[in-house]
Amino acid sequence: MAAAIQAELERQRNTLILIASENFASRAVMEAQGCVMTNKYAEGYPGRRYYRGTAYVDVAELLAKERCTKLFGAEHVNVQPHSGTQANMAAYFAVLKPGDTIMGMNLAHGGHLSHGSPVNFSGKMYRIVPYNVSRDTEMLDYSEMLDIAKKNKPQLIVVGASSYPRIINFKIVREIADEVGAMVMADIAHIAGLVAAGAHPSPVPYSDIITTTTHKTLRGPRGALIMCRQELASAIDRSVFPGTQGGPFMQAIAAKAVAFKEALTPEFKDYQFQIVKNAGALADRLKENDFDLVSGGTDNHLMLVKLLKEGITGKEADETLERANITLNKNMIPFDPATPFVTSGIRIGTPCVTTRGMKEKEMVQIADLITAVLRDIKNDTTIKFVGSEVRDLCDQFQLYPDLT
Ligand code: DSN
Repeated sequence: MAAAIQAELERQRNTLILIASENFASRAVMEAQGCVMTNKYAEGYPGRRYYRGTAYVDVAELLAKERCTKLFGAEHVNVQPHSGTQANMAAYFAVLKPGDTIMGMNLAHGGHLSHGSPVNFSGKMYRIVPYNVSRDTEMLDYSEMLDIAKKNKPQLIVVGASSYPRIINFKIVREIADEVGAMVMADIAHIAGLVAAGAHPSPVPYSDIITTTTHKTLRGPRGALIMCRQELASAIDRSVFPGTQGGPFMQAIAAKAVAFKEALTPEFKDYQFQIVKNAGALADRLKENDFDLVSGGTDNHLMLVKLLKEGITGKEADETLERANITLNKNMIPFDPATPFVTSGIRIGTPCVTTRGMKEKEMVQIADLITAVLRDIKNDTTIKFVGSEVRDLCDQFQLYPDLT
């Protein structure tokens, strides 16, 4: 096991990781995740636990809640959800009954499994009405959303995405929901760091519930949280525990508290804006190199490259790029003719490379390295050459230099 962990550290150090949902947590966050709080059972909430000996884990949870409330300006926060999908499940259970109608973004257009995919609990328990991006602009079509909402009268509109490169207009979604008497749940897992820093508009004033993971742009430990309006606080808390979870992961909650403190600093704000600038620079260079991007570009931390014109699949692209030490993922593009296992696109995100300290100049270089591989996908010499250029670039931006 020690050898596998060491090898994973070397893999993270020596590859360019462009998976939009990944990041490198700070040493402090990782230390908190590995701390003695992992040993403690603490069902319940601070001051109201079902076990004794919880004085110090209570400190951790209260700090996490207080810092998160300050970071996002939310009325109520629950920091116990183990993962994004569990946070979404707890949120649905708090406000819906089985069979109720959820309107969520189509997974094939950028949504998430837990927003109503038929293979997920959400698609099995609720009546799902998906909304899409427009065929012309490949951006959310708010007037179509309104039509769908009027026709289907959802109890809940879920807004948020795992592969959507544009700003989401939470205010318009609130207006649509108000027209049909629906609640709004924003799942900001991908953009939470951007929202915390003001690099993406906040859904807080416009949403009844907000869920997010903590390990993506937010750069915290693997985990999640739920924010909501005060009147939903006890329904959300009961839905997390005892509704859908048992003992909270106190070591993860401690690490969330550390991450929120980091996210409250001016450096974190600069970092989030740099993620967005880097994505813009990478997207611009890929376009100069004649690639088509979904929606023509990006406003956030990610972009989707369409590979239909190139006649290569997302699967071929991500497999070949991995051989050149570039790790990203194949991804469905809107109206994709291919299956989810093959796909016609790739998703590229800049959080990890920005954490390493790379800026616009390196993004241009990365775009050119990706281009070199994709334009010569069968050529082992090119793949090897790009692989060694990537190693050089990684050496200039060291990751966890004092970890051995
Ligand atoms: N698996 C995540 C992503 O890559 O976007 C979503 O949960």
